[in-house]
Amino acid sequence: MNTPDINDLNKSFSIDSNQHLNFKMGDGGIPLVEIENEFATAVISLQGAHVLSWAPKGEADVIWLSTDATFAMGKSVRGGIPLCWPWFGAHESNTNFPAHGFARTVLWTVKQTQVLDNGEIQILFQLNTSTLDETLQAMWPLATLAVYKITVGQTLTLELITTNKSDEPLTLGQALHTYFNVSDIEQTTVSGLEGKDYLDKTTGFERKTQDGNITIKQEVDRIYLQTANDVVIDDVKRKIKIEKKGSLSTVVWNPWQEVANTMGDLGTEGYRHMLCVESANAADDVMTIAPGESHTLRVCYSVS
Ligand code: TA6
Repeated sequence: MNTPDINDLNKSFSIDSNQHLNFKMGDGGIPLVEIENEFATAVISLQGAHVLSWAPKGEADVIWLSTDATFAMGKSVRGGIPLCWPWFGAHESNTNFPAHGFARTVLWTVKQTQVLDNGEIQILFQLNTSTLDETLQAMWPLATLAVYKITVGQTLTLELITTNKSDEPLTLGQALHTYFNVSDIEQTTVSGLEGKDYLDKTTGFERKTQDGNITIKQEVDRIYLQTANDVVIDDVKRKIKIEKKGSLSTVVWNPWQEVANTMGDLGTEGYRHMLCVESANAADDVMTIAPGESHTLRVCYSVS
């Protein structure tokens, strides 16, 4: 898809009343949406419909973005809320295909913006796989439509609706790979996953059981299975609540220092201030969507 013109985007979709939603050109020639209302500010990149920032008024950003993040067409951004779709992690049969799918590295189409009755601002993005280039369609031949609704207010609500437009069942893996901003990783705990089974990527996807709250003192890379319940991140200074629907897995990831150093875009001390808690359908929890059917993954983040 060609990069849309900023003036055209503003003409069709900007909001300028008490609430604001405007488009501007960002680094790497990638358009950004900036949103501000009485509740919060947010920034979203059109590549990947990627939320880069969400800060409720008076709060530090809830979303972590690496100081070393690079912005370039076709390259995923380190931080924010990458959309892993239509598969999570490595592709199941072809390791040459990009990890976490292609949704995060293509431009999404803006379909609608609106101020809701309660003053929240909603923006709706769409990705239709039938309009992607040949290389991507070869990776994902089944016509699939993704609609992504982002609602910015005191809470951040994200809804990813996948519809199977093909005449065969499709297998969907996905995650909202959210990088949360934490004040100190060593003091951060995650609750809600006690007693749940997980696959530990650091030990070859061994199956283990979570004992108590999660604390992070080394590399953590886990897929918690059958975890449809809410999760809370407590970093001592505040609590971030993750409420979700349509997500059976929860991924918890922090690369810790050694792995972070090999990544090149996580910043020197970045790992100390980020924690990914991802609302996902991954590994044993991938979904099958029948022809014509849809699946909705919905999360709502709030801070206290
Ligand atoms: O969700 C956790 C994970 O799959 C980790 O294994 C780690 O590699 C991370 O995502 C980041 O992946 P990326 O492709 O963005 O470098």
